[in-house]
Amino acid sequence: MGLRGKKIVLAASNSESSEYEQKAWSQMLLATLPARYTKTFNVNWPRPNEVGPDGQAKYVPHGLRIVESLLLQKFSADDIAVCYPEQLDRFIGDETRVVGIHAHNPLGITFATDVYPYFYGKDVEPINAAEFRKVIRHPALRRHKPHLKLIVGGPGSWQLERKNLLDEWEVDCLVDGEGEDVVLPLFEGAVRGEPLPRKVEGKSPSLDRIPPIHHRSTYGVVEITRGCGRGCQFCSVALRGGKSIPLPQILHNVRAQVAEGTDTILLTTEDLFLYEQGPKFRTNVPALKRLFESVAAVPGVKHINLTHGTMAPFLANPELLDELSELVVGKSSSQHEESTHPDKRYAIMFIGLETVSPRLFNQYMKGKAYPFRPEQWPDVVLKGMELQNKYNWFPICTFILGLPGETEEDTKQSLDLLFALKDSKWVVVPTLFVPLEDTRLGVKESATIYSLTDLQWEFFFTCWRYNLDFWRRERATQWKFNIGIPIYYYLMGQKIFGSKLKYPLFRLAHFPEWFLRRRLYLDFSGRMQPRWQAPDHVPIPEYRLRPMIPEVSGSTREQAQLQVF
Ligand code: B12
Ligand code: SF4
Repeated sequence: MGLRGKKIVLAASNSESSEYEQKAWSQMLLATLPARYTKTFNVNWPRPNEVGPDGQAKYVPHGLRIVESLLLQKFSADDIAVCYPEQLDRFIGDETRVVGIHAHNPLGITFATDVYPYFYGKDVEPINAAEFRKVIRHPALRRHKPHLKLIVGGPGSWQLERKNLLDEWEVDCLVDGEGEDVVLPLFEGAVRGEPLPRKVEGKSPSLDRIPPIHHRSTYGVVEITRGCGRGCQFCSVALRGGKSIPLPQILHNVRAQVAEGTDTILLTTEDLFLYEQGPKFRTNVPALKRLFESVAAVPGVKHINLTHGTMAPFLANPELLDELSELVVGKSSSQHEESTHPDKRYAIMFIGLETVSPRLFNQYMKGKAYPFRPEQWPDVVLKGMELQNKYNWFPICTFILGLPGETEEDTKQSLDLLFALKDSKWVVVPTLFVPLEDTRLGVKESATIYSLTDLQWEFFFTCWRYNLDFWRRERATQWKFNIGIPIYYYLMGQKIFGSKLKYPLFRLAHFPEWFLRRRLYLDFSGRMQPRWQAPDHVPIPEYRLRPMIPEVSGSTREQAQLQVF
């Protein structure tokens, strides 16, 4: 390509494009581990992403593939290159007029990622942030900047504005939100050399505006729904009504990816159970079954993995696990010795539990429990976990610490539930509240790791103690970890976070319970009984079973669903 370059160049960072360890949850590590200490932690990073014979990327985040498809509606494939930073030299040249960069979590300042790097000091940056800088400050981009426009978009693009980096990084236009209705006019304007607005808000497009993709996405992401509509106040997609991608388009996207070398598909959604949903979030089990059967039947598909889901549908639809588990568990690429499946497979899905305090739940996220009532949330969680584990679904659950107004009593309630879930088969990830742009809690203060209370620290490390006990495979080296923790505390942790960290951290190191018992809220010695137990049955309130909203479709249905709350 050399000096001329391509008219339009689309790029994503290596860490956000990587199919690291072939496990989607592993890529999250790249957003949380500090770039400086990757060698210390033996994280096999960086790994080269695969490049095609023409130098273009083999896989990039799905959102960038959608942008590419939108551009292909007006531009020829010859005008566009999609690449990783190493190939920018090859594609950015004198004829390049616009570079579009995807940002999933470019500075690592969103949920979960905002916490972990701080354990290594105040000035560390996660791998993701270091890798994003390599794209956006690439010498080829800076050299050719006078004759090209730089557009940044993606779910984490807001972070650049939050950190005031738009000028320093010479970003001409920031796209916040969905791209379907804004990408083409912006790129066309940029190609014509017209000035661009500094920021554009992308609104929810109509279903027919979401284009099928042409090439492979990282982890074989295939979107099956967009939006949610359950209305949680901290969530950036809360008010976007749920819509389902038509099955023929889903299958086209699966085939496009398999044709380019993947055998694993990640069915992507805010909530699996919103796929082809009925009124009032009613789960459409037959449609889900059809979806899994059809994707599994595409030649070349070996594994199907899942992204997000919610707890309530497992209880509201008793037939769901019976109907779906054979395919969902059988096609999963994950295996664990505790699974009762013949191949030791388990299905994995991200589920946001966020809090157990009925007060906070009612205030910020009551839609999550629907059709159950907020007061039933602890029962929904306990019973939902029991049912899932029985069928070899081992969810990854998140909690949010430091929601605005959280009191000691609220944290105790979450700790009580955590205790009741002690022997579950799951991953539990504590995160800190981050006020995301465009959410109803967007104006509130972030929770910071430095202001965690004793109880919140206990919650934090109890989660990781559970994870360690359930997921650690090399038990023989556990003692090294147990010794390393107090050393870390006295050399570094105490100085960074103070003494509140001490006993919760020592529980992570398996210190004896006779030592910890009187210093912590939970007692693991066997003397304390859980305050909650999974009930036999969680009844759906009568009035919620009555049809309230007529069967509608499209945006009318979206509005109708929001009225449920
Ligand atoms: C699949 C997925 C993953 C996968 C794959 C990620 C990947 N790199 O491909 C995995 C599981 C690995 C993952 C990891 C993480 N993820 Co993620 N992920 C998703 C998920 C479920 C789908 C993403 C997707 O493909 N959506 C469909 C596409 C079409 O949407 P889109 O990417 O937003 O793209 C649209 C626009 O943003 C825009 N656009 C996108 N790119 C570009 C580029 C340009 C130039 C322009 C103009 C426009 C544009 O146009 C597109 C079409 O409308 C979303 C939730 C969701 N449903 O979107 C969360 C989500 C994006 N992830 C999120 C987070 C927090 C993470 C993690 C940081 C998790 C963590 N806490 O550790 C890590 C970071 C990993 C990393 N190394 O970067 C958050 C982002 C929150 C925020 N707003 O900052 C989301 C929104 C989930 C949530 N609700 O919290 N993730
Ligand atoms: S259920 Fe999940 S995706 Fe839906 S609004 Fe709540 S947090 Fe967001």
